[in-house]
Amino acid sequence: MSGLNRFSSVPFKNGGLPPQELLDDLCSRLVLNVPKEDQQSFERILFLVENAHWFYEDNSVEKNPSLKSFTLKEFTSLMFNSCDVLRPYVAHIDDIFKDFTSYKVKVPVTGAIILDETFERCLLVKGWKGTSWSFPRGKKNKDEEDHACAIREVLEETGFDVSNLLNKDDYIEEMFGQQRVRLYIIAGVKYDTAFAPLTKKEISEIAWQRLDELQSASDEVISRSITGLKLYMVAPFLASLKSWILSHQPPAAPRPDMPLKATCVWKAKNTSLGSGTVITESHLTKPVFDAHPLDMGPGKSFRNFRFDTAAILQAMESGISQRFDMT
Ligand code: M7G
Ligand code: MG
Repeated sequence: MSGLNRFSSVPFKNGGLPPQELLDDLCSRLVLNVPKEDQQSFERILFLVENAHWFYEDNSVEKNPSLKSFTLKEFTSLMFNSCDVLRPYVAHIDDIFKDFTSYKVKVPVTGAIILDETFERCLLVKGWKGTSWSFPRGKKNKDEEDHACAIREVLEETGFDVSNLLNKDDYIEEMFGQQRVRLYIIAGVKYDTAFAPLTKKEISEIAWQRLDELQSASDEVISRSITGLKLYMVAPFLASLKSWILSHQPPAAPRPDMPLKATCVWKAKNTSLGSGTVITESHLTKPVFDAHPLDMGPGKSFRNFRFDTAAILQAMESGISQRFDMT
């Protein structure tokens, strides 16, 4: 393995490139430490690359701030150029990436609408990079059941375990283009419950939002609440939620001592620099990807991709997988 000359085709400015050793470690871990079935389509491989990207940004850059931050596209290019088994496909990287982004928006999403004991408030989370608020939710993993995904995503994004509160039949479902979004209604959660995300740099804030403030004229995917909050995939659920609330009795009556405004229950300490944030878990232990092979769009021919086992064995022999501590 030689040095940075291998990146001559990568369009990055000089300086700040991760050391080859680190890239080799990420690559070998990517290639060698995942089940074979997860290496058999570029969609799945790109989910692995995305996970490696998060690991790089959240751990490597955090420990060594002189390392450059990359977009997922840049990082993907870096990985394809530095990973022996991926390098043959570098020429097709634009199509592979385009396929991945269009695939991602078709993966079904589940999550929860968490209501307080008075049914006056619901819990919303704010994304790390964007400025919009949404219900805690996320994409289904491969072979994961809808309710299991909702429990996992709510736990990852809020630290709250809804498994004993979730009723599999109590949900609201909407289609957004080709994406199905199912939100389970988890009603009667104590207002003073402690919430904090388990994943790094995914959620920047968690708040109880008043439902009467979320109503807006539009029920578009992206809307504004009457208080000016930017909402993502919230408004289309509000009419059905209102009907649900009207037909269910809240466990507690409104209390005069509770604030009439939204209340922040958790906030990252430093969202712009991404350091000093409450950090509790590495996402690399988390399984990724959903298996809904959708054979359409550009780059379809790459889906028959298989790893070159000889190259993998060679990489194993060179021992580069042994250097990385997975914990
Ligand atoms: P996702 O897992 O793609 O979406 O995360 P889902 O949970 O709704 O299925 C949504 C976005 O949050 C990503 O595109 C990233 O920008 C960010 N993000 C999510 N996670 C789990 C991480 C993470 O561990 N590290 C970083 N840096 N960003 C993340
Ligand atoms: Mg997710």
